[in-house]
Amino acid sequence: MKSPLKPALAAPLFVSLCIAGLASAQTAQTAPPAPQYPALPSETPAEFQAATSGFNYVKRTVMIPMRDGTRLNTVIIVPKGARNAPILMTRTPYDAASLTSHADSSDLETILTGYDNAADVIVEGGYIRVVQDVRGKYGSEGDYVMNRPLHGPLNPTPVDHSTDTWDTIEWLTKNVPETNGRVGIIGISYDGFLPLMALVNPHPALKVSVPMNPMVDGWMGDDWFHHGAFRQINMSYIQEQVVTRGNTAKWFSSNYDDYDMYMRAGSAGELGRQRGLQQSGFWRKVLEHPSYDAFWQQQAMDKILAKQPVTVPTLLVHSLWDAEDIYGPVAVYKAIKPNDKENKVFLSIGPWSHGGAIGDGSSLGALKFGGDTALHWRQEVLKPFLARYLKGDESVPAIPTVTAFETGTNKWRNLSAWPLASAKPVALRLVEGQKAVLGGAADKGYDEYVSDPGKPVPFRQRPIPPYGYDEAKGQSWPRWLADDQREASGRTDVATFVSDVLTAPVKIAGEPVANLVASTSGTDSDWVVKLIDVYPDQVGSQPAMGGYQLMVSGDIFRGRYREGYEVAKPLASNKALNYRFGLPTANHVFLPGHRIMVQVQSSWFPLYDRNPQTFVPNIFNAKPSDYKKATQRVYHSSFVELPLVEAASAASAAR
Ligand code: PG9
Repeated sequence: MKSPLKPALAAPLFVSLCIAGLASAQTAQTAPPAPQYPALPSETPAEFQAATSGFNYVKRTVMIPMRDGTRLNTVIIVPKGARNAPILMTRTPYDAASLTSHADSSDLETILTGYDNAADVIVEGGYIRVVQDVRGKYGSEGDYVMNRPLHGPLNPTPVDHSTDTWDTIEWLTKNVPETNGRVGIIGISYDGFLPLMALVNPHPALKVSVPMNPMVDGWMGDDWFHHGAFRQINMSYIQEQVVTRGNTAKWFSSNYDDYDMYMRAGSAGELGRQRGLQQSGFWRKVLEHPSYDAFWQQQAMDKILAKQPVTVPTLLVHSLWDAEDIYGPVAVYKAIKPNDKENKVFLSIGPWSHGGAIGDGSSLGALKFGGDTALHWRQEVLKPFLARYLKGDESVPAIPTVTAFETGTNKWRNLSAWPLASAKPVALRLVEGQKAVLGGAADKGYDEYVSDPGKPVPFRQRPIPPYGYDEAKGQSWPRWLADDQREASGRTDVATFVSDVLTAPVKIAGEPVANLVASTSGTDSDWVVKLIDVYPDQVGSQPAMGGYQLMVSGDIFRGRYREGYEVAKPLASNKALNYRFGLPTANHVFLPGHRIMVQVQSSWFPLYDRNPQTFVPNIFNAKPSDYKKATQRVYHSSFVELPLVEAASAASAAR
């Protein structure tokens, strides 16, 4: 029987028929021999050998075995001719192969430039570049767990990022002949969390750690929640990062405007159900742990590192407008600096978005900084820091303990401590007449607004694109914190307080603290407090900045945690209650001609999920009927504690 299929396909079919027992003995004896055709050789070689002799680097990809036998995909890039060179490593859940091939080029800086960390400094410094997929992702073997906790109650296995880093460094120092035996680790965001993990039981060859905008406490102030309010805009990440090894299951947008998509879904829990997100093991953990319980507390890297000795020189990098991990760097600095007996812990604060230190730091949205602040930092801070400890070049001067960019004046400040000892808490009071008064007196009045979950306050101007960094697709997510806030100040569901025009500079350096006295007619509520620099009505040099309302610090607090973050409790309705919570670090001068504004609102959507404003045990399971309008009152005993640096101190603090 001549199969209509091509000969190459006929044999399997014939065999399967026999196996199935369908072919009769008769057919088997009379089947003609398979036809023989002339060969047409493949044009693809068994293995292609790239002609890399003209490259200025050698790239090797190896599978490094961990102590449990799991092998991690590791790209090693050695500058041509390197000898006795330090290694600068990044461990990542974001695809080592793609991070080291931004372009198919014979030039090392060209393949690294793009998202990689400070490619210019890495190449100028002649570092051996190592980028490794973490366990469970992309080219590496093993199981993936989001921010894999240290061995302990949350991780009974003998392996974690601390051990994987140790084993990797051990292998590198023994198998990369071009190295000088000194290894540094650098990274941004999740890749910045891993340099923190490396500091737990560090390998002796680890000589520096550079956690840039690191994930530190996902519940308190980084990627997953802020003071208990859920950052639902990251649901796309919780799907894509977890459900496949190679991030191939893409989250889809059902609306051009993300505001509509999240509104239609009702609650984050419902959206998760609609999207099948329960298949993500991490999502199931988020649903199970809406409060700050042991699951989150035991993963907080500032708490973990506070119990570790400081042995490895560490340069923490903070971005003042970091839309993702604005809590992490300063929290770690505050936690470990007290243990730093040999001044090995350093902090840089820049006027950047998340990861902005590796890009062009000349501007951020409408803000201009008078020069490329990121290039300045890479050349004047990162470069000498790495050289001093990775090359053991003691002739390189030590960097200042704190290098902080002062926004408003656009000046770098070299400081010996953070926050400034000269910064003293002064109350910016929210009083009658929608006034914000520095050091003023409270009054017995209040401002009132209606918070309607059916019309939550957008966190930025609509239409709101999905989370993403692709400006070509209009994804300007990274710089939203520096958006103009005047739309919000014109809303009736935003209480706005503003100072008189300043006649002298007002400098703040540290973390403002919101001290709200507020009531709600509901039994739960979110409170958003934003500290804003209002530009003069007209700015000749940059007209579009006339009246600009620049948020210099702001955050959200979920009222149910007023008495403690571990247990959610209903709020007493229509009762003035105190809410005290920290706002992100600022290093800012409100210039003469400017005004200081505070905005208070009860939603920041769809970045954060809506508070139903009626108490339910778990907001992820809130029903549509739970969402109710509430009348909010902000009493004039409220204030924002500003870390004020008096003019005289400001001048002396900077050297
Ligand atoms: N911190 C970034 C992030 C983590 C989780 C969700 C969304 C963003 C990052 O690692 O890129």
